[in-house]
Amino acid sequence: EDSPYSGHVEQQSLGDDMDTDASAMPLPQSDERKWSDTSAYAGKKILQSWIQLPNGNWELGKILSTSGAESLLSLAEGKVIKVMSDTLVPANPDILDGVDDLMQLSYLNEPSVLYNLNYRYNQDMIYTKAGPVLVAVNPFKEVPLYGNHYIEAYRKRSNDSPHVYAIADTAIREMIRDEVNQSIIISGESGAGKTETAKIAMQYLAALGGGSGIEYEILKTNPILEAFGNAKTLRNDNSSRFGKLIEIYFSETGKISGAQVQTFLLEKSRVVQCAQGERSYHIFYQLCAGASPALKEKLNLKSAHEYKYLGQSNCYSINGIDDAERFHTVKEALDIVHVSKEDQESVFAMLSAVLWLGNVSFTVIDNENHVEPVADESLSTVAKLIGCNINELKLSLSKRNMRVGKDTIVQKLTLPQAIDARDALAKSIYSCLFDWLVEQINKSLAVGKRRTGRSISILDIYGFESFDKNSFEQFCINYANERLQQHFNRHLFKLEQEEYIQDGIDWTRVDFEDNQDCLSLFEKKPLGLLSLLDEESTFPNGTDLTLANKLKQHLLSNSCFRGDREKLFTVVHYAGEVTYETTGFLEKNRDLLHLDSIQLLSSCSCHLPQAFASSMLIQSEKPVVGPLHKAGGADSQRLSVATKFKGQLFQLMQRLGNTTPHFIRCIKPNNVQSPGLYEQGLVLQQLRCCGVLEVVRISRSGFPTRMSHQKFSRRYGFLLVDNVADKDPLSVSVAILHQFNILPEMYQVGYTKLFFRTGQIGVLEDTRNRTLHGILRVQSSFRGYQA
Ligand code: AD9
Ligand code: MG
Repeated sequence: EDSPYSGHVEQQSLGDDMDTDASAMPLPQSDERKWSDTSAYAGKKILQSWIQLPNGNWELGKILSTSGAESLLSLAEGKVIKVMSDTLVPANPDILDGVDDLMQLSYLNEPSVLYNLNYRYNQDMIYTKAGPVLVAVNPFKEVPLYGNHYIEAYRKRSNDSPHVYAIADTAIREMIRDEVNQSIIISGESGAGKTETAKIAMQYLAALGGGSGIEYEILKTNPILEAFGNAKTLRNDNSSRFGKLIEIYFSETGKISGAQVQTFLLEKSRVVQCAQGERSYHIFYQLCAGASPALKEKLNLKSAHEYKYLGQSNCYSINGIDDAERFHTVKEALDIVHVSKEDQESVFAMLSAVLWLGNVSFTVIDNENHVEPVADESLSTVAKLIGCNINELKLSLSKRNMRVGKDTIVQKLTLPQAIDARDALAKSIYSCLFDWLVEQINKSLAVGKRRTGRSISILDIYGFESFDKNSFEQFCINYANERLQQHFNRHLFKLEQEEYIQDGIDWTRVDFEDNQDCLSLFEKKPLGLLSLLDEESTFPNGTDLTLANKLKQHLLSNSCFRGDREKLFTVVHYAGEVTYETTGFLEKNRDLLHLDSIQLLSSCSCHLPQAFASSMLIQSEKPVVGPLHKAGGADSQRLSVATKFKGQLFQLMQRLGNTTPHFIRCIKPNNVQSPGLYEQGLVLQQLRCCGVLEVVRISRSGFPTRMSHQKFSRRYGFLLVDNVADKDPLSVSVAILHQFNILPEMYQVGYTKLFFRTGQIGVLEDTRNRTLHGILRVQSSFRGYQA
C-alpha cells in the first residue's frame, strides 16, 4: 500500500500460458537458429520483472526479495517499490535482448514484446519476425538498410536478418519451387509504412530484371499513382486514398515479364472537400507549382491559392516537399509508361477543369431560389478545357432532366442542388481520370504478360481506421480489413491446426479469435449492414436517420452491433469498436450520376471527357439492386458503391486465396511522424489489432518445430548407439527420441513428421554439433545425458 505502484500492476494474460513452456533460449550461435535450445534457463527463478507504471508504460525492475505475497523491486535510478508478487510479469534474461524473432522470447508477454521491438528500433533494426509474420516499425527517417548492396546480400542469403527483401526473396523462391503464385500482404494503420514497404518489395523484385526495361516501368507506376491517389492527411503527409494490388508476372526463367495494377475505392470526396490542415490530391499542387509558363497559359492555370477546392483546408504545402520538382518526376514517369505528351496535356487540362469547376459560383434567378452559374472566367475556362458549349455547361449546372415514365420533365436547381451537381461533376471527372490512368499503365505493363507464367502480388490497402467521427469511407475500409483479417487468421491459424490434424497428431485445438461474426454482420442477406444500406439507398425518401433506425431495428440482436443515439451505431471490429455516423452514407453509397453530366461529357470535343462518359455509361448499364429504380428514373443508376466494393473484395480474396501469402504488419511508433519516438501504448494497441501477439502465442503453444521422419533420422541417426542402418526413418526417429530421453509431452509423432515443443531440438542439435566437432564422442555424450 505504501508503494505508488501497488494495484497498478496487471497480470498479462498472454504471459501466463506462455510461461508454462517458458524454457529460456540463449542467442542462437549457429546458422540454424530455429533449432536453438531453450533449456539453459529452465527452472531458474525470475530475476527481472515488468511492472506497469500509472501512465500505462512498462518499466523493468530487478526482484530484490519476495516475502509472502509481496515482492520488492528495484527500478532504474535506485527507486525501490513493493508490489504484489502475483502481478509480476516476468522479463527475459538480458541475453535475449533484441532477438530477431519474437518466437525466441522465453517469456512472451506484452511488455517483453514491446521491449524487444523497442530495443531493435533504437538500433535502426526496424524489422522483426513474429513467427511467420514480418513486423516493420516505421523509422520516420532514412535507415541504411536498402539498395543494391543489401539486395545482393539477401539474394545470396548472406544476410538473414528479417527484412522486406527476405520476404520478397522467399516469395520468389517459393513461386519457383512450388509453382504457386505468391502474395505479399501489407497491412497497418495510416502512416505505418505500407506504401513504402510495398515499394521496397517491388524494388527487390525489380532488381531481378526482366529485360526491355519492364521492371523500370513497374517502379515508375509509383510516383504516378501517388501523385493522383495520395494526399496529405493529419496522419500521414503521403496518405494513400485508394487500395492497390499490383500483380507482377514472371516468365519461366524467373524474369519479370509484365504487371497489372488494380485499385480499390478512391476517396473521391477529397477532390471537392478536405479537412483543415489536409490537402487534396498531390497532383493539383504539383501542377500549379510545376507547369511551364506555356502550359500555364494554355490551361489558364493560377496558383493553388486561387482555387476554392484547394483553399478550404488552409494547407498548400508539405514540409520538405517540392511540388514543382515532383511534377517533373510525374511527367517523366508518364513518359516511361508510354502516356503520350498529348495525352499528358489532356490529363492536365482535366485537372485544371476540375479546379476551375470549384470556382464556379451561382446567382439566384427567380423568387423560388433557383440558381444558375455565373458566366465568368471559371465557367468559360471549364467549357474550354473540356471542350463543350458554354451554354450546355450552364444548363447542366442549373437544371436536371427527370424522366418520369415516358416523359421528361425539367427541374430547376436550388443553390445546394446546383453545388451538388457541380461537385459531382468534378468528382466524376477526377475519378474517371484516375481510372483512365490506371488503364494506360496497365496497357503499358501488359507487354510481356504471359498466361503461363507465375506471379507475385503485392497488396497495399488502407489499414483499419477509427477516428472521432467515422463515416462511409471508414465503414468500407474497416469492412475490407475484416475480410483481410479473416484471410490472415484462416491462413495462419487454421492451416496451422490442419497441419497437426492431417498428420494425425493429438493436439487440443487452440482457440483463436475468428471474426466471422463481424463479417456476417456486414454481409448477411437480407439483414446485414450492406443489404440494409442498399435497401435504404433505393428508397427515395430514405434519409440518414431512417437508415440508422433501420439498422437498429434489425441488427440489435447481433453481438457485434450496437445502436447508439440518433444517427450513430457501433460495430465491434476485430481491432476494436468503431462508432459510425450515418450522415452522408446514403448519398455516398448511391453515388448518383446525373444523366445530364454524362450527356454533357459525351458532347465534349475533347477525347478524355468522351472516354469518361462512355465508361460511366457502361457502368450505369450494369444490373442494379433494389426495387425502385424505374420509378426513381431521374438519374443513371448503377451498382451501389458498397456492393461494388464488396464484389471487388470477394474477387480480391479469391485471387489471394490461390496464392501463398506472406504477411507484413507495419507499425507506427508515434503519431507525430517523428524519428526515434517509440510510444508503448500506441505500439501495443497496433500489435493487438493485427494479431501479431496472437500468432506467436498460437505457434508457441503448439509444436512449432517440425521435421520429417526422413530428415530427422538422417540428421541425428548417426548419434545412435545401436546400429539402425536397415531400419525405416520412423523407427530410427523413435530410437533417437528414446535414447535422448525426450519427454513424451515434448513431442508428437505424426504420419510424416515429428512435432516438437519450443526448444526440444536444442539438446539434440547441441550433441550433434559437438560430435561433429569431435569434442565429444557419441558414447560419452549419451552417458552425459543419462546422468
Ligand atoms: V496510409 O494508410 O496510405 O495513410 P502508409 O501507406 O501505411 O499510410 P507510408 O508508407 O506512406 O504509410 O509511410 C508514411 C511515411 O513514413 C513515409 O512517407 C515515410 O516518410 C515514412 N516511412 C515509412 N516506411 C519507411 C521506411 N522503411 N524508411 C523510411 C519510412 N521512412
Ligand atoms: Mg499508403
